[in-house]
Amino acid sequence: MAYETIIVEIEEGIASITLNRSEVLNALNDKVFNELEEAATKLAADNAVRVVIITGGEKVFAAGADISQMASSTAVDVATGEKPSLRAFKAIENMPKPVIASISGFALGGGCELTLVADVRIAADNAQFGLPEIKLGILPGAGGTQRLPRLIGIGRAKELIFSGCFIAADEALRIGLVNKVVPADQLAAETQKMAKRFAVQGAVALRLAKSAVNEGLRMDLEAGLEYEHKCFSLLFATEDQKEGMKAFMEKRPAKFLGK
Ligand code: CO8
Repeated sequence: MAYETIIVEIEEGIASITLNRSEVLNALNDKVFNELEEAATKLAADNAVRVVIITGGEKVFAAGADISQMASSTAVDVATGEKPSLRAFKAIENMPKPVIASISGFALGGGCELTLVADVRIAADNAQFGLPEIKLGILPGAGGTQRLPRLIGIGRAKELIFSGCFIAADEALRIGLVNKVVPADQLAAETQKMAKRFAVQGAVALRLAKSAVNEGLRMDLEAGLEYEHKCFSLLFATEDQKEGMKAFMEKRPAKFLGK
């Protein structure tokens, strides 16, 4: 897959999407969003891909949406124009397989919001997170006001949104914004380790587990529990369920086929 602003690589069932605009700290313009949407759609449909990693590389994750592109927008442009950022984020969030954001350096504004559409976040100890949109006279408009409070709680999210302040990786870990912090030189290896732990599991079980969590969050508890039970029941129709339980009884590791 050849793109201009991202690099997509697939190795042993693990795909990585690397943002590739280092000259502007991986600022996200419409081209990036369109390419992210296209890549996410292709990787979602590729059954050989078990896990997807999104990263900005070693120095920076992304310093936000491209301010030079937004500066001259009018309200009408923003309200009625195409919404490549929202389409890209939806495509990533809805991928029926685990998505890991692997974050080094700045993850700001739309960059921080991009990490929120991943399922889990692993950060280098040099990572910095923030939603500085308020300092530009706007608000986090790519899901930050919705996904962040759901992840870290309303009070902490509002503090970040209202102040525009950056927080370091250890604070991001403390408040639950990231799952794990590792030394910067071990980020790629630790991300691969996590990806492999997901990749060996049954693809259908992963898909339905992700769906149960994500869809459940849009429902009240009773409806969510009902939905969870439907997903759970469905898995008893898979070969992987038979294999998983047989392997347990035979005291050997399961070999899942994804069906
Ligand atoms: N957009 C465009 N260019 C950027 C951006 C950005 N977000 N961030 C950095 N750059 C560029 C700089 O302009 C600079 O370019 P040049 O070399 O040509 O001058 C280059 O990247 C390097 O940046 P700095 O020289 O500023 O590097 P520093 O190390 O001094 O500072 C910072 C790093 C602190 C990250 C600083 O660059 C900064 O504050 N960047 C902007 C951060 C920001 O405000 N992000 C939020 C953007 S708004 C947003 O994300 C809205 C999302 C919602 C979209 C919803 C659409 C529907």
